[in-house]
Amino acid sequence: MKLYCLPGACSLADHIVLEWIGKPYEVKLLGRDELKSPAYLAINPAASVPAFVDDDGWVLTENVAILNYLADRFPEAGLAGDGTPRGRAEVNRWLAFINSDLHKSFVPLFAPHRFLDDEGQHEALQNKARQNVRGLLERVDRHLADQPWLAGEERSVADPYLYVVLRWAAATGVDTADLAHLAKFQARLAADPGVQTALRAEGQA
Ligand SMILES: N[C@@H](CCC(=O)N[C@@H](CS)C(=O)NCC(=O)O)C(=O)O
Repeated sequence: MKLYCLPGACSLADHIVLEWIGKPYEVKLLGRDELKSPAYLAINPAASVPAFVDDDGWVLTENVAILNYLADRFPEAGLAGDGTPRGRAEVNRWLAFINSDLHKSFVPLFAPHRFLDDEGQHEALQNKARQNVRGLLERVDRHLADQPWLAGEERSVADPYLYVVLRWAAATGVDTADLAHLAKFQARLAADPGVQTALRAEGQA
């Protein structure tokens, strides 16, 4: 198995999941300029990470698809929910929320020029984006008051994706200091050996 990553990007979630699964895999760390190279565009025409290549050469893109595929291909890792249809749906509920709502709310913070040409307006846009991200994270914080992991009592493929997004929140100045359940979650993940191995491999530790 091979995973294409940008250091610290959303692909870090898949990287952590591969660590948790514990089967042999290879990580290819890309530079941003390599995303548009003909070789990488042949793997992912969207010029984005993650991209996953299975043992037989089959290529899968889109973070939610890759995370779900890994959870289903390695059921013994216990990352697909509690084994019931509702448990699986809980995992998907949180993957959808993180991918569609949270992840995308960071785009104005990382790339304000995609929204506004006038640099003088970037700060106001970014401040608004911080408020939007904060509002979404408040909901997750309330959810984690009742359970240790997003989908219940056991960790799943959704949790490393939330962890990645929390790292972005810290890096972009979103104030989450008072969100105690998120802080506990983030500290638990940061102390996890698989997370630490993935972070080191991406030069993020
Ligand atoms: N829809 C894609 C989006 C993935 C995505 O946004 N990847 C970002 C990194 S987190 C990326 O590769 N960005 C490339 C760029 O900004 O040039 C997915 O969910 O996998």
